Amino acid sequence: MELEEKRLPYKATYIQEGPDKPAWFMEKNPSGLMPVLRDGSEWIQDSERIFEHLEAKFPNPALKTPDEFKDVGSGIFPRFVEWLKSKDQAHPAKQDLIKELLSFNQHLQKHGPYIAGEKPTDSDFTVAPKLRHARVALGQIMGFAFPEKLEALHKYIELMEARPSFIHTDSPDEMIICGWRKKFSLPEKLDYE
Ligand SMILES: N[C@@H](CCC(=O)N[C@@H](CS)C(=O)NCC(=O)O)C(=O)O
Repeated sequence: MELEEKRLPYKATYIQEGPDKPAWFMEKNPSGLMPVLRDGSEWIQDSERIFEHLEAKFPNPALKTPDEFKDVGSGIFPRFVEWLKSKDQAHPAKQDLIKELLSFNQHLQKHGPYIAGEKPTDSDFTVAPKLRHARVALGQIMGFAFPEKLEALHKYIELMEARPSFIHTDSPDEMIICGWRKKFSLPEKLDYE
């Protein structure tokens, strides 16, 4: 999303998670972790380092989130993964996730519409795709919907998902669901009734 927001041309190459990554990729990135950015002869691994590289080299528009807001929303993704992995509709991680969503909603009410105010910044480009994964995967597999009363959260999702940078880097619902089912050997839906 940051490449798109900075209007930098790029070519995306998708690599399947797991043990069968191509040799040319493993040669340059022995840990096998993604995302990776190749800029000329430089290979940069880790999303935070990639962002720092882009911000230093292409400072306009500036997308750095002020330090005080940097970690807002960062608890959502781990709670979502914990809950999904548990394969248990009533797992305590569900309540922990709801708490994280509530606190994110409260933050947006106070400081929004974006994490750092009027303009989206780096943290938004990290959190918004993760919210989409949580919403789509939990909706299908756990039958869970983000509580409707979290209006600032829903507005945030609407705003972020309408951005061309989001649309151009998004994946279809089926791909998101299939990816998570494969990762945790999940059924199509849990038997929660
Ligand atoms: N903090 C790192 C996380 C990197 C990471 O854990 N990447 C996972 C995917 S989200 C990965 O590449 N896994 C490779 C695999 O499972 O084969 C970042 O943001 O770049």
